[in-house]
Amino acid sequence: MSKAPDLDPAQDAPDVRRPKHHAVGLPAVVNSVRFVGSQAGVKRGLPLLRDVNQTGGFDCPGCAWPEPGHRHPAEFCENGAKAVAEEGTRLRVAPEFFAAHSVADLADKSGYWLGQQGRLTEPVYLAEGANHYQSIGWDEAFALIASELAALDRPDDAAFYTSGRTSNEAAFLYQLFARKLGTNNLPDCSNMCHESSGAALAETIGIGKGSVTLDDLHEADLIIVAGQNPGTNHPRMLTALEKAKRAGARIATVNPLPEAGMQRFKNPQAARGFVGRGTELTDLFLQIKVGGDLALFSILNRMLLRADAIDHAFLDTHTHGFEAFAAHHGTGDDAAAMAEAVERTGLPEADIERLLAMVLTADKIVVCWAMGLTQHRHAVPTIREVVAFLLLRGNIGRPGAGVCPVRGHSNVQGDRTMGIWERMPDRFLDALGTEFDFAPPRDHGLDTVGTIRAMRDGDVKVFFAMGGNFVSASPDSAATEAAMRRCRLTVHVSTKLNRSHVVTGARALILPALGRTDIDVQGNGGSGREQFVTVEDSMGIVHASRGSVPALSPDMRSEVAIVTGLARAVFGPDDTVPWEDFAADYDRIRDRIERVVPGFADYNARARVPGGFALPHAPRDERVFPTATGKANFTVNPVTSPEAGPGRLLLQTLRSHDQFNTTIYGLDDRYRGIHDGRRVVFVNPDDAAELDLVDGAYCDLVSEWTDGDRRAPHFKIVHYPTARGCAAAYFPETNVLVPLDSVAETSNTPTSKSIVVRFEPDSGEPARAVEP
Ligand SMILES: Nc1nc2c(c(=O)[nH]1)N[C@H]1C(S)=C(S)[C@@H](COP(=O)(O)OP(=O)(O)OC[C@H]3O[C@@H](n4cnc5c(=O)[nH]c(N)nc54)[C@H](O)[C@@H]3O)O[C@H]1N2
Ligand SMILES: Nc1nc2c(c(=O)[nH]1)N[C@H]1C(S)=C(S)[C@@H](COP(=O)(O)OP(=O)(O)OC[C@H]3O[C@@H](n4cnc5c(=O)[nH]c(N)nc54)[C@H](O)[C@@H]3O)O[C@H]1N2
Ligand SMILES: [Mo]
Repeated sequence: MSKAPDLDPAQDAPDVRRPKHHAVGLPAVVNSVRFVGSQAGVKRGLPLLRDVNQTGGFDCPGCAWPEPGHRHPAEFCENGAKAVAEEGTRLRVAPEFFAAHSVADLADKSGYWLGQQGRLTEPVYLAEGANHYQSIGWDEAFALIASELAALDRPDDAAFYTSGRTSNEAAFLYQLFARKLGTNNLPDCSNMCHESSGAALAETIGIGKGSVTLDDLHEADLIIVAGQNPGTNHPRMLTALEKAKRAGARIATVNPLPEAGMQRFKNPQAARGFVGRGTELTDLFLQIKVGGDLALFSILNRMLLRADAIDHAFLDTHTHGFEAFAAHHGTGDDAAAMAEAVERTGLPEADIERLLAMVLTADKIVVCWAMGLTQHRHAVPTIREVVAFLLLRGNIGRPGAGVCPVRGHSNVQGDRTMGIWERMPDRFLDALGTEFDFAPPRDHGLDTVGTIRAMRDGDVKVFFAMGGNFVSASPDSAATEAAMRRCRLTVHVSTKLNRSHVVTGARALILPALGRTDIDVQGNGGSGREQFVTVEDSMGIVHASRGSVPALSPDMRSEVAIVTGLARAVFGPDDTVPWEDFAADYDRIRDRIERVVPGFADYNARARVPGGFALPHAPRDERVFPTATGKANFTVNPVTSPEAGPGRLLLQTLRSHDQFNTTIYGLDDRYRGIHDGRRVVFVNPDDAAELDLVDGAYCDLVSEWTDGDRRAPHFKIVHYPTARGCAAAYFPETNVLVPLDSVAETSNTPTSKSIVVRFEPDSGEPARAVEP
């Protein structure tokens, strides 16, 4: 085994133990408290844990899972506690830090190390040709951005990225700012995340959001969880699944990996969770091949049609396109087509029959999914077929049934509602233009992949990010980093240091923002009133979020204050939008949102109601489908799935238990038995035997694409019970392997869950060598 030099522990030497078969319970509680205490200390840690997800407190920055009406005094999970601790830390990146570390030096550090340095506390600037960031005043920073924007040939030479932590208020002002400037270039993390869900749902049911509430989950007879790992990424969902289970629901899990959280759950909020065996969640585990879900749902639909086990009344009244759909699926007698579809799932036929039997005996069905379905070339057809599956038996728009795309970032859904999208519909742009008396641009803007291409081609010259970690989260790390370096100016509004701050344009700015946990005081030069913001969860509930610890530095600003300060610098003193008023009192922003975005009537009053309010959702509430046809649409989705070819495996890139996207909390993935390292690749022992991949040996992963190979060096091989033909490894380390042009049809989402890879002996190349 060769080992690359100067690697920090994030990059090497994982220790492999036996994977777990249950999730949560006492170890998770201990971990939560320990983690918060070590990062934030007692003084900051206690209010943080007391207030997270409480009605008077702040929304957990961890994920978008909704809070139940009746909240538990500890309404958070282990990973929420990590998210809170990560943001609530006492550590700060002091001004001396940047004097001590050159940008080149920082570019050699892992993302884990960068994040551990503490909160960003003052604006810093990297001048052209300079090696170090240095302090800069806010006004000077805004003036600098304004002059770079003014120097562009066209507004479309700038792009404004958003990560899904941004509040509704900040997001609304941010998109207003970009559109007043004259561009719809508003790429966001959703482009890499649930864009496929939005595209499929908008086309089929008329709204790109999920149609279920927590009560629906609790009432369902059958819950299918496909392509999702809630034990790690939405741990509070397990509580809802447990509740459904106790009320008699059955749960089918569709996943190439046997994820611990879906096996047995020991609820940390209930005494029975501390001791005893916990609740067996999954009744039927379908160990599907990566990318096999379209085939699976296609088979189910075919069988339902053949058995005539469908809701004719619902189909007649509420749907469109059924004849073409039924004709496509034929009589279900085509044995060859059926055999091919079964082959694509990688499942034993008996498992599919078991699932069908569960479907036939369930009156109310919910399908939940996340990245395992959205990040494939055929993600949109897959989700359309899931919708068809639910439509066939009238499982949309009634209690206990519906679609449940489980969102990632805590306000990613709200950001979309507020207009963070490169292709907002005309009715939104009309209302925005009327409210603020300007003509918003109408041409669609660039999404994430489009922005990378445009930066690469020299078309986008100013890149501005409201949160996130663009270079690490995006596909094709080497291409993305090279693209970023071509910009004239890159600006990041951030809470923590990350790789996007050290792979920069000719000039760069880091602007330190308050996060969800920080108390936000505005007006009167900072001594005015405490503000709250609002967020929308995965189920369309909008509610208030108030910070609970004092900001670490008076030089940190709220995202709202940053957008409004910048807007004033860019648009000048005569601009008619009252930017300063908005910053001084967020109620005034909400008044404007109310007039532009449907569903926000009486926003300020309803945001103050404990628990918030639900946005209207016509398919769920009234079985009204605001699609082009006015009905729920069936679609025709020919069965397909990715194929690796001989000697190759399909690599899915996923999250460990100790990370939030590109933020690495720690080096363990406890449930999968990985400790003290992240560079592991999970392979099925039978595939390993065929490919001569020795357990514990090191290898390089090489992805194959039409434009050539991409290499990620030095991964430890772990024999693991994943589906045959598939492999798994963590992102962002593997983003270097995802080709920029390998994207989903329609949604343009990078295919992070199906990369064709071959294995080569460890080359000993340093892992960080992604530099062009
Ligand atoms: N603690 C923590 N919480 C998070 C995040 C985090 O990083 N850490 N990230 C947040 C964000 S932004 C998001 S989008 C969500 C992500 O939540 P998830 O989608 O649960 O995240 P992933 O780790 O990408 O897991 C994908 C799951 O899909 C399975 N899978 C992969 N390919 C396929 C396939 O082809 N078919 C099927 N059926 N399954 C497949 C994988 O084995 C894995 O279990 O979580 C959010 N919450
Ligand atoms: N290979 C592969 N790639 C993926 C995925 C995958 O499954 N596989 N998943 C994709 C998905 S689902 C997503 S959502 C994207 C995520 O992409 P991003 O949202 O861009 O990435 P994050 O890692 O969540 O961003 C973390 C950074 O956000 C900043 N931050 C945190 N909180 C705040 C805040 O409150 N305000 C501000 N201004 N900044 C803040 C911090 O500086 C932190 O370093 O990654 C995608 N990339
Ligand atoms: Mo996401």
